[in-house]
Amino acid sequence: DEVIRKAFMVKRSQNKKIFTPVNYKERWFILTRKYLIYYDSDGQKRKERGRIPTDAIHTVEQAQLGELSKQILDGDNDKSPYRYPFQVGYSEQNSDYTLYLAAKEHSERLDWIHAIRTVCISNTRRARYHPAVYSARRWWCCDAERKTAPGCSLASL
Ligand code: 4IP
Ligand code: ZN
Repeated sequence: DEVIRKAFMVKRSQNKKIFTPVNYKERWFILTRKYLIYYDSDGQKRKERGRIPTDAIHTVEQAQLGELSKQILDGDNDKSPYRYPFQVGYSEQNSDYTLYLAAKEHSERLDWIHAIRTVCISNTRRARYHPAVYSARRWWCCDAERKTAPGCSLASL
């Protein structure tokens, strides 16, 4: 499958399991027509950490990650090279997940959003989404307490 985009970005843990930590890891991302895949590094010995089937994606939007600046990414908070978050929402086996990513440049973030949307052109994108994260039993964008609360913001066209 042809590589459409690739780059190092930081990802927030998706916490598919209930008791796993919330953390941020730098990963090597590759977008193909069929998958968004992340590896622990680039090069020959890279190990795959996860993949999202593009046909499962329903949301591709910018994001707000206030907590990102508080996490240690490269030692010094304000100097983190990954300052431009966005999100990829998808559903798999009746569960809904959001992968929060952060790019190094605003233009790079826009390019990724555009590329993923283009690959997902025939998917039904959801009309609403939450810009921020769900953590400590609330959505930090709108204070809704249920994880399944309908999105508080309108998705862009
Ligand atoms: C892990 O934390 C990593 O953040 C994983 O990301 C993440 O999986 C795990 O969450 C989380 O527990 P530790 O490295 O401290 O164990 P990565 O796969 O990039 O290493 P995701 O799903 O985000 O890939 P779970 O609950 O989803 O496994
Ligand atoms: Zn919200």
